[in-house]
Amino acid sequence: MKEWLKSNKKVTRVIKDVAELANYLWQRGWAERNAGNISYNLSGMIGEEFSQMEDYPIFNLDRSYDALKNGYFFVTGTGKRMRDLARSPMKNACILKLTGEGNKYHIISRNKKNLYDFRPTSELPTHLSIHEQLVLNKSENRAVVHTHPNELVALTQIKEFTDEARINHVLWGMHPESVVFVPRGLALVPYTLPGTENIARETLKRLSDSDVIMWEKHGTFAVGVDVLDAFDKIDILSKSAQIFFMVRQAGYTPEGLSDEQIIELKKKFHSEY
Ligand code: 2HA
Ligand code: ZN
Repeated sequence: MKEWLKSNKKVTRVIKDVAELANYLWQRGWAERNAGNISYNLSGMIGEEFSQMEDYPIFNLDRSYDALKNGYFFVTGTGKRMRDLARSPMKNACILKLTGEGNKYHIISRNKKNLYDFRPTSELPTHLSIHEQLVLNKSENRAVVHTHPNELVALTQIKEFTDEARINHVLWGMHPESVVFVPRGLALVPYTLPGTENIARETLKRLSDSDVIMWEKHGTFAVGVDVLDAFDKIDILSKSAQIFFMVRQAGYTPEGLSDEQIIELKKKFHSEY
């Protein structure tokens, strides 16, 4: 696997990016213990070398992902720490391959001896559902990032901000860049049990009309052309939430940008508005 990876520059680049991101998430305090998970669609970056997988153990998925049949994914492991992933990505993540039926997968990046002590992230249903939708939409986005950004999660602990229009108005109002780079805003998914098909379905419903999806009282999901692009969207909104709390902690009420100023920014930077 080591030799093969060395020869595949594209896959190596993805793994380097994931390790870099894992370090950022840990440094920001968004990745306590095993918090967060990352995936990247590697399909098209791997040739025929893994076409014979009969010898490898096979694992079941809860449902079939028709658009991802025979697809390859780099996926972080369940129970693994971002700070460990930053140092040793291949020990704390895996490359998996979906079967030709799309309802099972092989882990191709681990040898058979150490295969059974490793499983992909508990949020695999959400990650695969998002990748499937991205493929169906012919999107250029291949990366999916889930993390627990403190200030954004904190906002969803305040009843007033579980109103989607309200939370977006506040976030956009804290900094013009958030309007420029996150123009469709945050989609709020009401609290749902993590690691389930149910939360995957609720998340998927909001993929096409938002830039960042917030699981109430839990964390965020974002997609991007690479993992750092996905991270940037969360980071920008997080900055807005930090400014909001900073002003509040100083004893003031943040003024925010006006509706007119927000619309003006959208019109200048996004022709569809
Ligand atoms: O990977 O963040 O949502 C741990 C989690 C589950
Ligand atoms: Zn989580």
